[in-house]
Amino acid sequence: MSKLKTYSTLINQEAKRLGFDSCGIAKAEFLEEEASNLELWLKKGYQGKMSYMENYFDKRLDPRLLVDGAKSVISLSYNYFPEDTQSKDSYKISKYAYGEDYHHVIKSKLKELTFFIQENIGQVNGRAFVDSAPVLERAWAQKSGLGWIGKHSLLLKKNRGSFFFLAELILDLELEYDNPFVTDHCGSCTKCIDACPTDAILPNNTVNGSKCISYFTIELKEELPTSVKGKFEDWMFGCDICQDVCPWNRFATPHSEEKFNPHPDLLSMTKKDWDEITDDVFKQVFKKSAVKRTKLSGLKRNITFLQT
Ligand code: B12
Ligand code: SF4
Ligand code: SF4
Repeated sequence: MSKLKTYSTLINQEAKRLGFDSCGIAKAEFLEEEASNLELWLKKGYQGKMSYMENYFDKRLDPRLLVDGAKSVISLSYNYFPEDTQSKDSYKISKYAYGEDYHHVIKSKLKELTFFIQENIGQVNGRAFVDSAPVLERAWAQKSGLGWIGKHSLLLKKNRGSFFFLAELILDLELEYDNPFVTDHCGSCTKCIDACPTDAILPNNTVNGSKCISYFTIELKEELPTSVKGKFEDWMFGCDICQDVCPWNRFATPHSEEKFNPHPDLLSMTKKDWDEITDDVFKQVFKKSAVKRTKLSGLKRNITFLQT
């Protein structure tokens, strides 16, 4: 086995040991094909008020501008599909936000993986990313062979569906690279496009972020526009509709990350409980959760919008 292949195999094995369900590696280079798509996406205003998407345009397209001398992008996925879901008579929270904030849970795993590389392969310079950085994570995951980008624009895997997070290590270490995932297994299916209540899913595997329920309920800090009133189908934090209807998610299996388990009260809370939620209950149920991002005031804004 070549030295580079041995390194890649070691990293892959350690990633699996840490709980990532897949790991793929791509050469760090300029994302040429994605550049015009991203430019168009921004020009059309699909970022809405997420102005952070307009920042670091060049860095977003070239990992070598994020890490000096970057040679490899290691893409990883981490399952969050829950065993149990909320009670039927409840406003809904995206499954990804049931437990502890994934940014923290996954960041510490990425640190461990970096430490492993330093110990077993050699001194490397690199950075770890999960979600909140100028990295086109789905494009890298596809290039690293993890899966294909579905019509709902999320990364899909045949044996697992799409209920997983993506994360990356960008390193100045040369490794053996995986082949990109080239097949598209959406075929003629349009279930996600048909089910999206706000028509946010456009042709060409693109989502108009400014029309997505996830954007309205989490990202938008101001009053919710009346144009989307009555369209949220009881989603009060994020939205899973396009994933719930996707046939590939029949293959999703429950995660085994204890930190992603919800507070016991979260699954049994009814609409009435949410209507009456106090600051204490909010702090208890969402102690370490990503839901804290909207604060209680944001959650209450969303609940009121669903009620009236
Ligand atoms: C901004 C953002 C959002 C925005 C905008 C969504 C969007 N689709 O861009 C909002 C708030 C709406 C959102 C919602 C959600 N998000 Co989000 N989000 C992001 C974030 C931070 C950036 C995404 C981005 O760069 N968008 C910009 C556009 C331009 O990127 P793009 O869609 O990849 O663009 C490509 C297509 O437009 C395509 N394209 C354009 N034209 C054409 C033409 C052709 C012919 C082709 C083939 C392609 C093509 O090329 C572009 C460049 O690659 C990423 C994390 C990250 N750093 O990557 C998470 C991320 C994508 N989100 C994630 C999740 C989980 C969600 C939600 C499911 C959360 C929820 N339950 O509420 C929803 C799903 C909504 C959906 N269907 O997309 C996960 C997805 C995991 C996965 N399996 O893929 C990510 C990767 C976070 C993570 N680290 O896990 N999100
Ligand atoms: S998350 Fe909901 S609103 Fe956003 S694209 Fe998917 S179905 Fe549409
Ligand atoms: S619902 Fe159908 S079109 Fe949409 S991502 Fe899943 S397989 Fe693809």
